[in-house]
Amino acid sequence: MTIDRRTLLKYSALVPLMGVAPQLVRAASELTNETADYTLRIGTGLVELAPDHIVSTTLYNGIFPGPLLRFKEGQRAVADIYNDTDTPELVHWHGQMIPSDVDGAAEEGSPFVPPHAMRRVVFVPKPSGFRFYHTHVVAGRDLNRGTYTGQAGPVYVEPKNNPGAYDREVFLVLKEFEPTFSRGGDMAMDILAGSPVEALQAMGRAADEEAQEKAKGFEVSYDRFSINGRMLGHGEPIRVKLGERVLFHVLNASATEIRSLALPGHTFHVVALDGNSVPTPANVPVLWLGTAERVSAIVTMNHPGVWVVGDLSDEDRGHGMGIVVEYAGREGKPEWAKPKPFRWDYSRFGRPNAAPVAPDETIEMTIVKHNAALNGFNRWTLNGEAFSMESMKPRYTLQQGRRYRLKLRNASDDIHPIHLHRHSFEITRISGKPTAGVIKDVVMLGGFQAVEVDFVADNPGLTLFHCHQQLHMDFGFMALFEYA
Ligand SMILES: [Cu+2]
Repeated sequence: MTIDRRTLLKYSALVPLMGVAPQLVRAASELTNETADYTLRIGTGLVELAPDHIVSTTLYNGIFPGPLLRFKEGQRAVADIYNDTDTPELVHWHGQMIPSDVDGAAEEGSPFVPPHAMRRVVFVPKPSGFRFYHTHVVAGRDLNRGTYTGQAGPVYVEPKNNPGAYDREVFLVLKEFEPTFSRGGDMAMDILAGSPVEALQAMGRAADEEAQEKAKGFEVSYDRFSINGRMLGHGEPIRVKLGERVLFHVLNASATEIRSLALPGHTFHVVALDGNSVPTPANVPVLWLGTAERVSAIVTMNHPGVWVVGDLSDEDRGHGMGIVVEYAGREGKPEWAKPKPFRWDYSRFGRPNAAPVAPDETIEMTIVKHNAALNGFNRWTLNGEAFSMESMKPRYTLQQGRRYRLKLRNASDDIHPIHLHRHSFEITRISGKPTAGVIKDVVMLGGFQAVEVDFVADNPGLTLFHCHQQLHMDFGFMALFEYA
């Protein structure tokens, strides 16, 4: 058994960020006799990735992934969040349209759950579909904080009417463990549809020339990879029957990585992205998911055998990123076959030949990477400005009811999984072409590419916009929206 020595360092390295008296918080919760519908306990625990690989990290209810929480759309829910750690925590309800004070982001004004205390949150879950919950604290250079830990779990908000054209559901949570800092390699450029924009490449070159540091900043790499907290070959296989239709709900719970998934001999029939039904369900051989993205896809089990459903990267799959699919009556060594190259294109799932609705206002943001500008970490700016955690000043003011277009231009070679809190957006232009009908809360913006997404300002309150790559959001890549 190996227990990460970083855990031992954890408590000495951190200083509580705020000093709310725990007894005051408890007193507030004792005023009501209502019992909670859900209880989450944040605390240190062990994840047995494999019998000889047990890691210690921060978990929800002592397990990874955290428990699947099923909510009913529109039905008020009470959740008690206990923080058994020595540092303040936040639980963010990713993809839900709920008030800022319960959304779980300090930048929006949600209170922390103080160390060794409980905070009750009450909200009406919506919209229906596959969402998730995760910590939203700043990790910075501490790889024992934030989404580098095991604080992630799936949420399913049951729709009022369930269409259910499948035999059963399987939730897959993709997650890496044992992070370390490394000097970055180049991001793969052949994942997403579309080609780089020359003007953005020129801006990227100019930023590189201006940078005092010529080398790129720190990236994070991982030793262990898992699906549902088990390395490939060490968990229970997904046991299926010939002809069965399995609805996979896949969540990329990585702090920093883009993931792929393929099942040899089978295709994924994508029915929803980020929990929202797509206008044109379509078959694809490979799923690509940026950090925090979800894909719901039906696989018809029509190719008997014992298979690996896993990441395309031999290295990541070799270190655990996969799970076995076993047909009834079949046995033997799980087989893997690399699929043909395939580029992920969100517009494939959009309304064909549909033009997006014109926005009331367009907000343009150009993203620049400043190599190793912050003591070896890359600094990220939006239109020349990095988000300040000190001032937390809102950057844009929204008028309720207006439709906004975010025109996002990436002058860096990284893929950015860009997330908007408390709202959903519609992808309106991607890889150079207009599209409509794909509703998401995270979109991958390719290296030196541009993407346009529209959202309606329909949920008043402070709203955070950020790259979901922990290392990017912690070092400048955030902006706060306020309502007028
Ligand atoms: Cu990013």
